[in-house]
Amino acid sequence: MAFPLLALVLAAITLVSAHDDHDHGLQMPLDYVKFPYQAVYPGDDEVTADSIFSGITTFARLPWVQCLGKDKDAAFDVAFIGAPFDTGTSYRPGARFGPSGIRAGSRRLTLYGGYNVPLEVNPFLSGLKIVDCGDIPVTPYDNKHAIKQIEDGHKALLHRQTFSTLGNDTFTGKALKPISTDGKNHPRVITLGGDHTIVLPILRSIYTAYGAISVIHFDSHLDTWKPQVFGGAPSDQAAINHGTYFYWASQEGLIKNGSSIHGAIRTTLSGPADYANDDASGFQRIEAREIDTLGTDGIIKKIRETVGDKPVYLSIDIDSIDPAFAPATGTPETGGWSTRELRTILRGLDGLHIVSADIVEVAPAYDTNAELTTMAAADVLFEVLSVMAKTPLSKVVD
Ligand SMILES: [Mn+2]
Repeated sequence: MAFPLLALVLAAITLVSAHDDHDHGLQMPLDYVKFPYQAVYPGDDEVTADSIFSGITTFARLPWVQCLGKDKDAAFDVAFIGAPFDTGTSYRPGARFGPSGIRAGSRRLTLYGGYNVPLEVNPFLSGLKIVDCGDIPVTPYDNKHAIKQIEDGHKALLHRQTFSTLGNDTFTGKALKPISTDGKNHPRVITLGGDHTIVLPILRSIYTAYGAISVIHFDSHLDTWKPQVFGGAPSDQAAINHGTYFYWASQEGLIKNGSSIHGAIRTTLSGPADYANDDASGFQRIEAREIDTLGTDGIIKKIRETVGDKPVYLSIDIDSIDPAFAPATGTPETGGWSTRELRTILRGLDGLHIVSADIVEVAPAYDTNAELTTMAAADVLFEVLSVMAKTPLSKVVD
């Protein structure tokens, strides 16, 4: 009995070494990296190695593609990208850790597969190629340089080839055309901030594909302040910060005047002139407290009437949510919306042409041990991604 057993062992050793000699380059570490990214749990016979609490963390366990590095030719339809910049903030710093925090808060998004019940879509199985591109390299030593890095990084992704073609309209059978001003079909970029300053370079990037854009902006603050009012502008660089970037975007003609809107506003002001200045920057306003009178339905209606069917850029400051639900942020304001209310309002944007989006001002160091804020940020983006997956960036041309 002993001899055949030894032979068997020797045969096994031979097989292993043959595998090492010839297939080493193809070997996956521990054989647990399985793409597509979709978690195999539940129902698979291997549940731990690919479970939501192990492995390297990307947004919603999406595949990591080095879009700004060795994979610079990779095509995709939606890219998540971090912009770890927080040297434009006025109160609590720490949003440079936002991208990694939001990724940690997103780990459980695909536990049950990712089907969005109210929107009746699974964005992860919608046929779109959705990837996590990691972070744009951003210097913490020079804001001017960092802002340029963010613009260049965003632009590099926005002008990448899309993985999916637009195809034909389901009802008419006619070919769909892109809604961009340059006539090309662009992928969508979802940026993980970073403090809100990052939206100035992002809008500069968006302009190159869509021209002046309608903005839906959820925030407790206006962020259209003149530099002399917000920060005092002791230098040109200090004049660009997380309270003034929309002022500059408006000055540069990046925002479509009259079809842009803020939601969840509740900040104190330097005086009523701040609202006059905000009007001049092209924004309508929905105050946070209006949820008590208009309800979520009324707020959704007001937003949709403002932006119409125009291409939209969506910017979400986590401080639009009440600090009871999302405490980990740079400039918290009480009296905000609940996570549930913001998610309902975002689902109400179903059908709009959201060309790209961000979530900003997540500063994980101030979070609870239960990761309330990073979880809220991730879940909010799940709604945004679901809305995007349902509506291609296209129009029917007769
Ligand atoms: Mn803001």
